[in-house]
Amino acid sequence: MDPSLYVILDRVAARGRDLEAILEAVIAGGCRMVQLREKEWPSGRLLPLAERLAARCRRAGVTFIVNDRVDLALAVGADGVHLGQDDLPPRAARPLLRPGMVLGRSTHSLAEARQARDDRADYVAVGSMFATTTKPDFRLVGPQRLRQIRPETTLPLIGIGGITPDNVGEVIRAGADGVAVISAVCGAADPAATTRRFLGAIGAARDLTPRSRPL
Ligand code: TZP
Ligand code: MG
Repeated sequence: MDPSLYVILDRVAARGRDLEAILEAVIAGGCRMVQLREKEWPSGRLLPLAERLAARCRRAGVTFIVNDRVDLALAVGADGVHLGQDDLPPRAARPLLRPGMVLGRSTHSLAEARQARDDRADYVAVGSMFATTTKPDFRLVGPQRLRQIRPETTLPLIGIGGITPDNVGEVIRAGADGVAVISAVCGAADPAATTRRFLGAIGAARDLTPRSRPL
């Protein structure tokens, strides 16, 4: 799993653009991990698209994660599932997963991050880093929260919320191993070019970060 740039494919954020075309573009741009996030459609309606995205990711060797829905993740042979604080906790979800599947957890506080670590999540998302219109009830915690959590765990930490190529350096320098991004990529005029811009900025910020730790 390489969460450097973790692109979250969200139909609403894509505003009518085809998620398969966006996936193709971000793969071309060098993204190695994606998530399917669908907050409106029921799973039966989502299944065919999820199957196609999963198959494309498998061919490209890209890690494919399903948001919220353990059953759908299993049904399409996804690499893992991402669970928020209102979803199944890792201790309830893990036994349902196939061996080796990735379990990611959303957190906002030090206490939630410690809990995710103790519950053996495979990565911890921390947000919101900045203001975002994608999640109206976002909780602004800022890059400072990553600084607070970083010494507490060796798990991959992933910043999320309002991240753009211009502010991603701040998130990496605060201790993130990667960033999860929705609107900056799904809403971009050129998702492949935006992916490259993100990866360039992430690489540059890592070069300046006094920490070199393989995941
Ligand atoms: N969780 C915290 S902020 C957020 C989620 C799902 C939204 C991130 O979307 P964007 O468009 O990258 O700000
Ligand atoms: Mg959720």
